[in-house]
Amino acid sequence: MLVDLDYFFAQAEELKNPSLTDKPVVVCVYSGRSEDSGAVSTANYLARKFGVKSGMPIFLAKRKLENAGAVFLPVDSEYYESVSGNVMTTLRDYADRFEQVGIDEAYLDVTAKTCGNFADAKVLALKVKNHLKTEQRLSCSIGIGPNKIVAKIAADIQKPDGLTIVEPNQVGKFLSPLPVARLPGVGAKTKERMQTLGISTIGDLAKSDVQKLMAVFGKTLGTFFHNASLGVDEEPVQEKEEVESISRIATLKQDTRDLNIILELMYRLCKDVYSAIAQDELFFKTVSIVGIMKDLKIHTRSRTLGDPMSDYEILRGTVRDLVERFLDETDQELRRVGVKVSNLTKEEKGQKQLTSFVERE
Ligand code: TTP
Ligand code: MG
Repeated sequence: MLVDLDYFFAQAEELKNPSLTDKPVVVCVYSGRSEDSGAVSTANYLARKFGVKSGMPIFLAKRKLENAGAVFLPVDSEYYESVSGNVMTTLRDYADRFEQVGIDEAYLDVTAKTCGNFADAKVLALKVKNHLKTEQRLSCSIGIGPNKIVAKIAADIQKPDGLTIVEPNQVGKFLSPLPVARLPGVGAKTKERMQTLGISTIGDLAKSDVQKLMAVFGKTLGTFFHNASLGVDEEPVQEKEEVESISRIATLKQDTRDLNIILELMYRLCKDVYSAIAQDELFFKTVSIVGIMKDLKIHTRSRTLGDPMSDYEILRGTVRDLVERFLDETDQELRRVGVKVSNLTKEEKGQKQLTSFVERE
């Protein structure tokens, strides 16, 4: 079962302020360069009726919604994380095994709970929907299938507040008329390449020779597309490991290579990264910076420290050092900058060793 919250960021905003519910709501990532520069993160279904979509420039969304009484809001990530956390806690209880895959999406393996019976799975899905609706006032769409890929495609087919069930013997009939872009991993470019091979539906893909697909897309992707088109997916529902890295990225007010201006923004990013790791009581061992240049080329520089650290000054100092060195190596102006910590652990390994050493003495 794949559960995906409907128009999540915008729905969360409606939850915060119910008077928004009958208005077009657009949640935006403002780049800060000028008043309306940036992109749409998501929009409620009322705004989508006007053609507003995720990723669209804000000025375009404003144009489409002129005189529609629309509300434009900046993303409030911390709040969405907390709403998401509550939802995930609720969902987890309905699953034998649980895997969160995004801020508003999770796979639930319910095979044992339903004895593999799809009618029971439907009852369970209705319970989940009702639970989220009554206790958290949130709507979601659910797809049920014999595996993850079919469940995912099923969940996307009917939105908002959808429930789509695809039993094993219906998989072929369900998938074959759908456009290939419905398959996870098929973006605009892949879709175009498939089009040139005469493949426009998943059914066309299923009929294509797997050797030919491998020749065009490489062995791994070719095999994946072949299996996916047949609704074959052996991936288990699996709890994800701890977060592997935490990063923040932002756009400079103007392209520059002025150390102070760059550091001012990077220190702000350091603060955000630091508060995230402090909240989760994490220690970092690797610090990286990313620079997106005027010509949009991306460069990263990293340093791995001797021991896991949780010290803000060390983060800040390492970032400063990496930026200074990087500016020495390039003569281009920077457009966007980012800070990342990785190699994250829950304990300060050095300290632990020291403690056990003292105890043995
Ligand atoms: P989605 O589940 O893809 O979208 P959604 O929940 O807004 O809408 P739907 O009803 O179709 O499920 O993404 C979840 C959240 O992730 C979304 O609310 C905002 C964020 N997001 C972006 O910031 N940018 C994007 O391009 C997309 C697709 C999502
Ligand atoms: Mg969603």
